[in-house]
Amino acid sequence: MTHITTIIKNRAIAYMALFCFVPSTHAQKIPPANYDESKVPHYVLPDVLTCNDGQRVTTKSEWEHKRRPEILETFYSLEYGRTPKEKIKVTYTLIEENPNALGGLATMQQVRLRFEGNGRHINTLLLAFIPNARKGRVPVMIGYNFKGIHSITPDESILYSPYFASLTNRADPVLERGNQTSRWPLEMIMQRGYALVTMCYHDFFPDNAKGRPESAAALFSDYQGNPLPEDAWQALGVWAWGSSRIADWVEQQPWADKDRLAIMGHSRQGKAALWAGAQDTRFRVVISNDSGCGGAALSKRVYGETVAIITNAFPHWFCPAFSRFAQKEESLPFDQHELIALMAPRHVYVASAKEDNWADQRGEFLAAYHAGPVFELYGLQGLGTDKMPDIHQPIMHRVGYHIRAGKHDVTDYDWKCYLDFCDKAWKEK
Ligand code: GTR
Repeated sequence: MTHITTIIKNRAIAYMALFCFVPSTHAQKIPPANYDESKVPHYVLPDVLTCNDGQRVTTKSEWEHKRRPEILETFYSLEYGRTPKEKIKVTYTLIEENPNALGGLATMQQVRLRFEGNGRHINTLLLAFIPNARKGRVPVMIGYNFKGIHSITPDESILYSPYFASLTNRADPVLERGNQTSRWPLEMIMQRGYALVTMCYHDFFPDNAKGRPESAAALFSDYQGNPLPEDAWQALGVWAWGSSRIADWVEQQPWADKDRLAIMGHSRQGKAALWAGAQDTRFRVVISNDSGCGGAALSKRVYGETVAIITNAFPHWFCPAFSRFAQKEESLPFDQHELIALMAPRHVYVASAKEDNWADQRGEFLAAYHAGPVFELYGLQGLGTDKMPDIHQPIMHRVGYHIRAGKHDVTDYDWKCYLDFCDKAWKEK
């Protein structure tokens, strides 16, 4: 084990040393996104079952004890940064409960989660809908919202998430109640017998380049400001960590079935959901909706959004080491199929939208496909085909995939597929 750790560390150090002498592309001109399939470069994906030392994985035990930890280490050191292990003090306060929400379909709870550490604190606000028609404990969908808990339903009693509460202009359109309802079909979710737990993603890390000192990262005793270490965790890492903290709360609720937890994220939150699921095996189903670059899409295809584009536009999402691969995707020693493979043998679902070329739909599909060998090691079926299905033809094995009509968004169609996939997953154990 020590030997393996040394190899992994040496690799990471070698990559970092290599890139120390390479100027960041941020100062250079960033090529625009390519949307021409014929211009996708020839690329070779790292084999998910071949260890860094060349050993070929043939057993579950080799996967779990050797290859899986080394892939995880690669993502810690080169893409999302290192999640600290320290436990942060948390206090839960029920702010409001309405047993008759959504016309009687659900019980609604608003709960403050206050995190303290390193002489600071942050307050986050969670919103839960629990189906009233339940018999016993229910499965739970956990997912961040982008625009505040007030945005997912017009209910006047819902508070503004902390990030938005400070806005003084009450006429700001972002404060309009229910401005994201189309992405959160609460009635459907309740009628299917699932609880929904959501929080605004800004609560854990305000999504801007100056957000880090205000984020949960600053609560840890080893918090470091600039210059950031190459493997410093940033927003995606903190959002993933935050999902696990939401799961901690969910697990304690008398109505929640902790063996049936699913996480769903859209776009940048699809990236964070995959990263959360890779690290926290309590998420039995992991769902990535239109997550694109740095999420489900293969970086080496250099189609749509690229490493250069994303790390330039969002310098606060990934660890600094990732930006060293800008315009050098061919030298990435990993790719996103390996992230998806980390869910095995649990269930993972990737979804694309027909008009969402920015997220590289084919790259999302192929990453899900190339994760397959790890599921097969468990005697389970991955996607089972390298032929991309037509729109609205979902594939639902241990790995699921669909592409739907329309643009970058979350729709009722997506939710219906996710709930079907979860229903199927709980039966499979
Ligand atoms: C875009 C970004 C994508 C995706 C998206 C979103 O601007 O380039 O990677 O994350 O935002 O989160 O909506």
